Amino acid sequence: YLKRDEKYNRLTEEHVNYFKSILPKENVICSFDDSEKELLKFNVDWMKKYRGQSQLVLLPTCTEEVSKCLKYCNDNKLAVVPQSGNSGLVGGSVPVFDEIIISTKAMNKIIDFDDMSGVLICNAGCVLADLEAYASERGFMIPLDMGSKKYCCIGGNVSSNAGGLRYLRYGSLHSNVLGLEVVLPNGQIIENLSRLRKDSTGYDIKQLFIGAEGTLGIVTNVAISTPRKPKAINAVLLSTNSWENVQVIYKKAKEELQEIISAFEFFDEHAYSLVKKHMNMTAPLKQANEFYILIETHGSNREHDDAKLNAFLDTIKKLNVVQEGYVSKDDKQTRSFWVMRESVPVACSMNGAVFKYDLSIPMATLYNVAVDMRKRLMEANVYRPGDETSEVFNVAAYGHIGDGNIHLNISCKNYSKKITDLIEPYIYEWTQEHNGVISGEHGLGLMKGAYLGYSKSSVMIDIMQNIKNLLDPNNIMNPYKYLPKKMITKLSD
Ligand code: 2HG
Ligand code: ZN
Repeated sequence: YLKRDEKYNRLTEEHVNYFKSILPKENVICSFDDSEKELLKFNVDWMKKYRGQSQLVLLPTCTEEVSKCLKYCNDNKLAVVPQSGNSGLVGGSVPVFDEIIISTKAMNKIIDFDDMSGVLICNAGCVLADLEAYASERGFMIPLDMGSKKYCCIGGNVSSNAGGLRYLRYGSLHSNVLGLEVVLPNGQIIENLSRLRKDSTGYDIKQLFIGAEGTLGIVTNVAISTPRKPKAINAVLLSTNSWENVQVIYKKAKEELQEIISAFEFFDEHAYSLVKKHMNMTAPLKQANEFYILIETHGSNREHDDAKLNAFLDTIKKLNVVQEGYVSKDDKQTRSFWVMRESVPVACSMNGAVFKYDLSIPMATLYNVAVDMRKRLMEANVYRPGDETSEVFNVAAYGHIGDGNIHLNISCKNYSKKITDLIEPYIYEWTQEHNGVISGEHGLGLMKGAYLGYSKSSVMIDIMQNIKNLLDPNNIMNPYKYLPKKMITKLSD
């Protein structure tokens, strides 16, 4: 339903020549120079669900170059899509039409690290796994971790307000990001690379850019607070046969592991069946069950942590809520538990197309969305478990229980309007009716922008729009997404 907005100018040789005059030659990739093949990897997302037709990728090497690029785009009404690791799941980092891609990939230096406060300052294009390795060598850790860490970059993490696997313990980027440097569309630079944990001097402007998905400006540098690396890590893999049991185990884990719990993740039998099939991963689990849980602890005293963990395991054993349970023997096995959990999204994508939903829903009804969605797809006769000709192969549910965040992955042969219409807006209506929001950690992007009304009131959307108009009056930043002209909304204020 989207049409290119003709208020944006189309790219000319003159524009390209300007960019070539301010950036290193190899950092301007343009179709005018027969670079289509190279452009493709910037135009398509990793799921191959979204594809734009940008003719130009710019890779500035410093903040000043980003500023010059944006100012020129703004003055010349050229639409822009900021891009980081391009590992997003909602089509937020690829163009819709011919927007110019400004990638922060060439800005990947660590600027400063303070081993007293643990504050790390780095360029937006630093890869998350590289930051983790850097912090780890110094006895610290990045408070954010996720399966895509080898590809995603910190600027994209910040811009999409990514959550990840240890949010339960270390909290959100809204609390861990202490400062940001951001370039506004008019080229102005907000230099707010604060190292301070506390600041009560008025509006906290940097928060606007955390989760703005590049609609207000481009994050160029990040100051992030890093906690100490744990001295003792434990991991437990459990299986259980009901959602009620999952909740009992969660409550007990929070009660008995309190300050040392660092993750409480789950995947269901549908997710596990794909991990088994495509990744050939089962060990140490022996039997199939309804739900699998990965619990991890981070602490500073092994004896203390082991004693706590054993007491917790005794409790859940007595409650008879677990069928299989394994405590990791060493770091290698801990890693293997995590690899199993982190492989779920990859396994779900192996069949062809996958529709991904990232819902934040109060815990008691969190899993019902998967149950109801399966019922709906079965009633429509597109999902027939066990039937090879079924259009939908699998509906897997997994995610971050402790954060009330479920991922529903619906694996199909192809992306089709028929399946999309069966799922959406049903899934967003369901979420709203159950007091949830339509994205917990992946963002809105092209996928969910039009459905924002299911999670934000019209008063809030108006405020968002006013902020957008203030910072990006020409609407050059990541257009067509996030706050699109056409909204599908059920909320009435
Ligand atoms: C995860 O928790 C990620 O593994 C990816 O957020 C979820 O691909 C997905 O749906
Ligand atoms: Zn997740």
